[in-house]
Amino acid sequence: MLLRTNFDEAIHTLEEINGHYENEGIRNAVNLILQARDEYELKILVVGHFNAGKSSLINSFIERPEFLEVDLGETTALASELRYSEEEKAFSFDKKMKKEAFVSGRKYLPSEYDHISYYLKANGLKEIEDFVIVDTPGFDTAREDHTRALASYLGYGVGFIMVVDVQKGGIDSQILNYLYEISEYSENIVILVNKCDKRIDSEVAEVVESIEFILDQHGFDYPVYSISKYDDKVIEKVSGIINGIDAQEEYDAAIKDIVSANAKNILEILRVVSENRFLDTYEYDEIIRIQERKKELAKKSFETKRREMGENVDDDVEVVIEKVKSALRTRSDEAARAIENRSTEGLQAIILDTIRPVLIESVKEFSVEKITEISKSFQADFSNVSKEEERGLDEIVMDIAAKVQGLIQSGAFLTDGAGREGALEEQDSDKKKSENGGNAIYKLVTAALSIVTGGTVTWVEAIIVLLPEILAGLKCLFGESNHSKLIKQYEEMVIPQITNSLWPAIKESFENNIETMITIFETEMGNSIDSITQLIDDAKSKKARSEEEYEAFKKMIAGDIERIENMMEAYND
Ligand SMILES: Nc1nc2c(ncn2[C@@H]2O[C@H](COP(=O)(O)OP(=O)(O)OP(=O)(O)O)[C@@H](O)[C@H]2O)c(=O)[nH]1
Ligand SMILES: [Mg+2]
Repeated sequence: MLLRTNFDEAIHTLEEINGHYENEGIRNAVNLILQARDEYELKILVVGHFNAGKSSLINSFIERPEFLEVDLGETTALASELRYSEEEKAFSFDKKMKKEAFVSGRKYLPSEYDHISYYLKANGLKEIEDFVIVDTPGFDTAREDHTRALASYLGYGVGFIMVVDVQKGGIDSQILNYLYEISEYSENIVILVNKCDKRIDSEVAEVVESIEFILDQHGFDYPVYSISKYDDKVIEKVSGIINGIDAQEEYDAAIKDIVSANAKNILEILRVVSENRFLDTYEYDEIIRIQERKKELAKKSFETKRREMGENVDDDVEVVIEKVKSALRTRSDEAARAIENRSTEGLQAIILDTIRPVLIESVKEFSVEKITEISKSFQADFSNVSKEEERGLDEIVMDIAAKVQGLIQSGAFLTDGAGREGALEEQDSDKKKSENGGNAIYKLVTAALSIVTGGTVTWVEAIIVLLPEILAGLKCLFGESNHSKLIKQYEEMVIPQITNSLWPAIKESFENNIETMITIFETEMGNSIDSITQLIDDAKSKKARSEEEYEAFKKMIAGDIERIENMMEAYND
């Protein structure tokens, strides 16, 4: 029995390598090897001129004189494979190698069929269990399809039995040509001189000798035997010839060829696959590049903004002062009456009531204006970024500005009249949080604006502290009954003093306010820069992963190539 496991180590390696890749070429190559390992058969081809007695000889060998068709002229048209089996069966194979159950008595034409395969319980076949004996059509040229059928078998014969009719007296040029051809495929060739019952022994010996002579002339040292289908030693002779072939050696040689040919194919495929696998991190590199630039831009632009914005609030303060002046003037009459009544508290109340709404309104306007200014200035910085930065910093800036302006205009920062900072913080409760999105902007805006609107703010203190002094300066006026003169004095002396004392407080408030607005931007931009950083980190880790994967793949394929190369090297030794 053939041992079919001698190449299992190599085959296992190739199967393992196949598992590394989704590649049809590799898969097919491995399947070819597996199929060969499990199904490869050692075929002994019985060849020769038509009518030489090939089929007759095989019939004798299987002890069934009428099994294969035998006749004068060209008889066998399809190759017949015969192998030993306890259980008898037969199949036909068509030109596409489609297997069907063999139907006895049916005509199988060589134009449609490739061969017939028999499994027979015959003593002769049992003697040569590792081999398949194949009856072939005679190789004469007269019938082309016969010749073709024979030719297609050539490469599969591990051994050839050349049957020669003793009556022909020797071998002709056609047989010689054929010997040249099959000698390319196999070393296992014998000549069987047949129908020896038709000649006396000395004549047979002469024919054998003449054949040996010609073979020798052509450099062939194939053995020549004589036989006849009537020979009672047919089984012994034929099985002796066939068993002279080392089946295991032939099988191993054939499988080795198939394994190394397919391993070579796999190697080629792996080299191509390896060459065509590139590391492509362009996508990640782009994300990293764009986002890094954005981050840099935001940082730089922010630094300059902080410097620029704090300058020149004087004009803004002047506008507010003018508003305060004219507001106070509208209540000069009332104020003068308070003075006449010597009611310092009354006068203070009138002044505070007048100034308070003006300041609140002005600060609101100022803040909205500054936010717009800051965001416009940021946008100008970001507007020259190229298209790839869509949904970029300019949009982030606009978002922040809109949020802050919305909060200011909704008056979210205005709390109860007292508006103390502490109270504001306490009010920043769950309710406020949900109303205002619970974000940091709300806290910052209310803190910024409470400087001007709250009860403890500097400008209020300024007035409360200064008022007695102002009034002291007006002492001479008290008691004067001239009401209109008092109004004039109030407008010309008191109001300017009030506004003069307010000036630095308002200026300081505005500067603080700008500082706070920029801080709001800084905080919010910081958040969006954090998300940019997140994007960059993400892209970086994805890039690293794809680099790792690439390296791992390259390492694996290099390892696989090396394994196959080592395998091939071992085979070539
Ligand atoms: N006397 C005698 N006749 C034989 C012997 N072998 C074959 N014959 C006869 O020779 C003729 C041809 O035999 P086949 O077995 O059909 O020859 P073949 O080589 O198979 O011929 P093709 O199939 O046409 O290639 C038949 O009439 C056989 O009976 C033999 O050993 N002695
Ligand atoms: Mg025949």
